[in-house]
Amino acid sequence: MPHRSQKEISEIINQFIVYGDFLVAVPFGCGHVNDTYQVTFDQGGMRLHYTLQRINRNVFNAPEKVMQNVDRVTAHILQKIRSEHCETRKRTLRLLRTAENRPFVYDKNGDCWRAYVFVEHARAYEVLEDPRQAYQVAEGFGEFQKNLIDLPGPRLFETIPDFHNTPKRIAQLEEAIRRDAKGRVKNVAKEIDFVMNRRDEAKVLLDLNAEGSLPERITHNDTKSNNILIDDLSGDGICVLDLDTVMPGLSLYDFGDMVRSGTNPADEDEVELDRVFMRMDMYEALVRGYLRGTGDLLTAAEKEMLPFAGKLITLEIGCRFLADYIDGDTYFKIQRPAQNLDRARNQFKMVASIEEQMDAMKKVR
Ligand code: GN1
Ligand code: MG
Repeated sequence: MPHRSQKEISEIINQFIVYGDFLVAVPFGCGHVNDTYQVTFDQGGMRLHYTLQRINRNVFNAPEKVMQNVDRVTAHILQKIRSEHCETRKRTLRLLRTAENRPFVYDKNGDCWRAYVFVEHARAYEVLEDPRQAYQVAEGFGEFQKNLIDLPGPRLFETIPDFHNTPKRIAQLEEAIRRDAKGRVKNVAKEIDFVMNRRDEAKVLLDLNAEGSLPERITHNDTKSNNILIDDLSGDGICVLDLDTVMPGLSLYDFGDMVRSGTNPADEDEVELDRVFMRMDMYEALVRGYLRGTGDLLTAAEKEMLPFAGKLITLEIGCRFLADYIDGDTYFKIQRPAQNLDRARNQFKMVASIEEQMDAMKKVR
């Protein structure tokens, strides 16, 4: 992340209404796209934390529309949470606002920033530890989807069009192969074959949507396990994060990405591929949690396609990592060379593991 001085950061966050004095900002979290800081303020001797984020302009070219979506979604969920009585308080991201009542500011470089109240005593897990956590993650994302079923107002803005259009993602991979901008295609013949052998399946969900079997819903679209906070004390999933891609989509996109990220016992960029596989007990917990969280929302066709969605979205994200490796790492942040290739191989190992266990996955109800 480009270095920002404490002074720059304090000037940015002080444009929001925050009581107290800026103490310090530190880089926070493991997102591959935006830059995130935890900021500490002193308020009358109390230390308060906020999350400050710079929206990645390469990825989101209409940041104000992103913020309009996030504002609508968080306000709606807040109202739902307030009307519920639950033991562990569910939470939603809460946006800070400027004196002009805007939930974002621009810096002198033209970058768009937003700030949230930091949720204490909870954390996000890169790798889920046990089926209970998997259940909580899936229930949380499921509930999130259910809460948005009656979001008033116009259709949400598509912050990244065709985000989960798998055939287009494969076409983008093919363009990257054709460009071969960094001469890397020669390193990845096996990986390219792996994708192309499965390309016929890429359009299955879109076809079912087009023929009316899978409904459009408001979905999160980035439901990896570290995009939900788990309460330190209760172990419950309490707050959904990373709302930039909340937009119209298919429920199966959300479930699929949970399978990709939530059943893998290793990190997304683990290179020791023996450690990478689909954990069946975690899959079962995801299904149970998701069915619980969504209540009576899902149709029979949606339920039927849950295992396939796990495979497809894992393949799709693998394609994106592979295309970015070939392009020279222009989209996903990397901390070491070839990390996007490692990520891609890891995803393809997950796809193969899902394929091996597909029959058993189909039996989980
Ligand atoms: C990105 O921002 P982050 O790290 O939560 C990406 C997702 C990928 C994910 C893979 C806007 O999510 O689509 O599935 O990396 N987000 C965007 O880890 O592209
Ligand atoms: Mg994230």
